[in-house]
Amino acid sequence: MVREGWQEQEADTLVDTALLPSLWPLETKEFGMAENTADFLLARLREWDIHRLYGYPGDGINAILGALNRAGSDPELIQVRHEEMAAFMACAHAKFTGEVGVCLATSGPGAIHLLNGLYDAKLDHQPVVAIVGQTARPALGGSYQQEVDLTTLFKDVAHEYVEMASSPEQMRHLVDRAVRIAKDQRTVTCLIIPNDVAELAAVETPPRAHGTIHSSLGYSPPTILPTQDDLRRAAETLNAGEKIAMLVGAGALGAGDEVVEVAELLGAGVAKALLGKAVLPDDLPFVTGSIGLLGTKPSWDLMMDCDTLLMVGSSFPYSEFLPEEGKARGVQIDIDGRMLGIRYPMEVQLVGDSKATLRALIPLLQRKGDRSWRERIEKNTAKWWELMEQRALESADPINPQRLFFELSKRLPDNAILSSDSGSSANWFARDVKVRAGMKASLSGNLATMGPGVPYAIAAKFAYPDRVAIALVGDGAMQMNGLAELITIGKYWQRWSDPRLIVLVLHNDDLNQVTWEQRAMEGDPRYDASQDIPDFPYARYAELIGLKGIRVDNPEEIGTAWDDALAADRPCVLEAITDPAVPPLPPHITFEQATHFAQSVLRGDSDRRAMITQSLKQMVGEFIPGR
Ligand SMILES: Cc1ncc(C[n+]2csc(CCOP(=O)(O)OP(=O)(O)O)c2C)c(N)n1
Ligand SMILES: [Mg+2]
Repeated sequence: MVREGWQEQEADTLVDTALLPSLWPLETKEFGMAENTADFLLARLREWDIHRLYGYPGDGINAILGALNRAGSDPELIQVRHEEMAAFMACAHAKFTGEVGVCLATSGPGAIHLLNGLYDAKLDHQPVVAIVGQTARPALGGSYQQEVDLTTLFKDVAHEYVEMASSPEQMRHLVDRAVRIAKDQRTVTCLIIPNDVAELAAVETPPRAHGTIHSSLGYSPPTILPTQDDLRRAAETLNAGEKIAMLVGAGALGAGDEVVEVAELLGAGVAKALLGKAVLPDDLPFVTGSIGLLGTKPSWDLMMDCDTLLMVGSSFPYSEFLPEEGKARGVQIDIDGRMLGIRYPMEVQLVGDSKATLRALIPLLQRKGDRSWRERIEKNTAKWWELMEQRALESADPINPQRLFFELSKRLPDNAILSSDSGSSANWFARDVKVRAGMKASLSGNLATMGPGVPYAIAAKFAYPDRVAIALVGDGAMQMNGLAELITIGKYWQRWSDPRLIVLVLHNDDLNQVTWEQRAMEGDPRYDASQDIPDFPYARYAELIGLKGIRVDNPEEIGTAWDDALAADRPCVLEAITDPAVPPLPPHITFEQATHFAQSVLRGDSDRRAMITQSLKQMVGEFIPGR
């Protein structure tokens, strides 16, 4: 029959449902009695030390939700506003704790909603298990309502392991493998569980018979070390160099002490890829800060002038910010051999755990007697921080966004956890925020998606309820999803022993990062139809839903605003009215970019006067002809 609308479809569904009981095995109807497969799924996750799931309900996972209800709070379900947020939170849980993050969504639309968050995890190499429902087995293949080919849908994002349960006997090994593979491969895995399978009586021990699987719990990560020969080759290269640059990424988190020791021995400067921001504190004089389009000038100089590059745990993508090919000898350390030698032609490529490999390398390194290279880096870096302060204190209309980050840096509480969204905030987060030892900081590094700022901070609060979480987010990202996720904060904040979660909103009525990309990369004027976003009262909205809201439009009040937000007895939205004309400039302006910039002005940019004034203010000393 031809279906004409929702009403009719609903009616159909009702008739179908009435027929269903005859298809269900008897034992599944004994609710609350024997454990069903969904209960066993949760029990097995618990045994894997997984105690929290981020998710959203739907009838494709009703059996699992029933089991969660019976399980009480272990594992607990954290209810989000949108499944993509559940995936972001699972990703952030993995990033901030090093444990596996888990998200749960219903079949069809719920499963589809997870995807962007799962890609964020996949691209940043985080262990995340996605559990999704599926149409009941008797209807599969029947173009049933909400029936989507989920195995195919998840085949890319969870390519290391995506499996659908078709019998209760599978549940034990499906969970064991999904978790173990996520950990071992540092990636996303996916379990698809038809609701009728989840309702069946659990089979904890499959029969001892041909065609069954008897799996086990547990995973201990190995310590991977390169051979002594390779370590020696690496040491020879590093010992021969006179001007050593180090670049550290997320893979070096936890190896900070070793990075410092190596940098001291080699007289090196250390640049940090975005995901490696928390590897080293920014108050070390030889840490040049971030690199790339969102990077610093001392990082640029470090890379351009070095004769040897040591890259540790980073897949930083932009080769043009690394030394020119042939100008420097390269040594790279990565735990994943697939990530070696793809950004710069490396002479020595070591597959190894960053901490253990650096530890093994240290005895082979000779301390460089000539410290002039190191002194130059330190001088450059100190000058850069002065420039950052100068830039932050430049006036703007009304608020120069850099000043918000500059003032925050001075006030960051110990052990704060920071998240940034994609947008201009990522520039200021990368360049202006000085992290200290003990802090954590992350964003969507490789996918660079909008949206993770607020959900990452929420996951940080669940993982560490006693620490302050701060999300740095654009107004576009707030309108995309952050506003809705404030409701989740409203629902849960009273559970957190320290209720402070601050969302800084850069209210510029603009999709600013892209506006500047249109100007600098394309030479196009701002395209108002795509770049203007509607005005919205972010702080007032926060108040409306029971959070604290602070709105600041006077640069002199920024410090007090941060103080108030940090002293609040509840989560707070700090809405700052910022000037979209302040350019999130790359560390140096190339000739081509300068030309494009001029073209965008000539072609009639709607904001040209302010943008020229601000750019000139910010560009002082930055133009490098010919580069
Ligand atoms: C999901 C997604 N859509 C689009 C983009 C492209 N993009 C990157 S930054 C940005 C603008 C962000 O605007 P806003 O959140 O207001 O921050 P601002 O740059 O204005 O501070 C856009 C559209 C993206 N990275 N991710
Ligand atoms: Mg904006």
